[in-house]
Amino acid sequence: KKINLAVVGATGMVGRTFLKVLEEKDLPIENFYLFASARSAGSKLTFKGKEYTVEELTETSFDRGIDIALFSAGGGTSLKYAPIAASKGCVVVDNSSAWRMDPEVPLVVPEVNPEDIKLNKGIIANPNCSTIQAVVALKPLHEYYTIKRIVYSTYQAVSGAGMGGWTDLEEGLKGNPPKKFPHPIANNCLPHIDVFTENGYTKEEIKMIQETRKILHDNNLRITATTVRVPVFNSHSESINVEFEKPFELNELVEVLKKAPGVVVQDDPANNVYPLAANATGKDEVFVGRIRRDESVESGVNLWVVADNIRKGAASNAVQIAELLIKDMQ
Ligand code: A2P
Ligand code: 11C
Repeated sequence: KKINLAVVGATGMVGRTFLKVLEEKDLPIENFYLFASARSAGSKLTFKGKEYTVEELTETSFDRGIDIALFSAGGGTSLKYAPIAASKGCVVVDNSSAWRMDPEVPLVVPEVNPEDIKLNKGIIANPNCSTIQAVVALKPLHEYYTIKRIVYSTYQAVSGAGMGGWTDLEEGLKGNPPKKFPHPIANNCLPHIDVFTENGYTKEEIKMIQETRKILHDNNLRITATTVRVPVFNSHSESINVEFEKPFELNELVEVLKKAPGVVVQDDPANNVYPLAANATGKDEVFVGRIRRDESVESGVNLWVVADNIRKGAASNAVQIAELLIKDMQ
């Protein structure tokens, strides 16, 4: 069966990558629709050699038998339009944070909890980029050794903040002031991603904590996080400290990671081999290295985890979900 597919937010950073990732795949697409705001309605985008006109997203956009819609147009747009799309029989794969913690909405990373897709009632949420790459690496370790506590420290690229973030770094390197971030990002590190909440944590930090628990189906996991924006254009890097309930052998743990779906181990310090943002960009895998025992606790490990935040952290993860939905529709 051929399906009708829509991309909402097609002109954005993630939207354009949806098109690129979809072009690389061979999905059975019958009709293809592109939506954005009124600002870019009428502009043209090329998909598989054919030109498509971007349409303004409205309440009637889904009145034409769209089977699947990939949304990345901000939380406000998703909050309003995802239920409208779902009510018309469309399944929405939503990249915003609007629906992630809704108990009725599955939050899915295909390598980790693909079975949750079946629970959808028309909306499936794509997790935050920094959460996706972390759980791809952590899921197999949780299965083998039972995670007790996680400490996340992130080094996040400006592309995570959309076109505006990218421009701030580009312009900042030329000496121009920032527009998106509250401080210059060039030659700087900002311990501030998304907004601050009452307890002193940022929303990005809270997302990492809550989404990890939801995806790993373990609400009691002890997790803390510090998320930092760094002057890197693309790909997020993360230091992840994990404490386990069970003991482990380091070489066995490395083998578990090597066999894990979506993970590539790059760990040869003697030859300066470890995951790098510059190498992860353009790839869909999650790269793991600097794997070493945390000698300050009974059973713990430190990892360096890097992935393309726009591909695996957003567009590719959503397209993988769409692929599983399509398989189910056949
Ligand atoms: P537009 O180009 O018309 O502004 P980014 O996060 O990279 O800035 O991208 C945001 C994406 O979301 C863009 O495609 C943008 O379209 C789209 N968008 C923003 N607001 C709306 C809206 N109200 N309705 C539909 N699309 C929107
Ligand atoms: C960043 N992680 O790097 C954020 C972007 O909840 O989807 C993604 C925000 C989200 O700024």
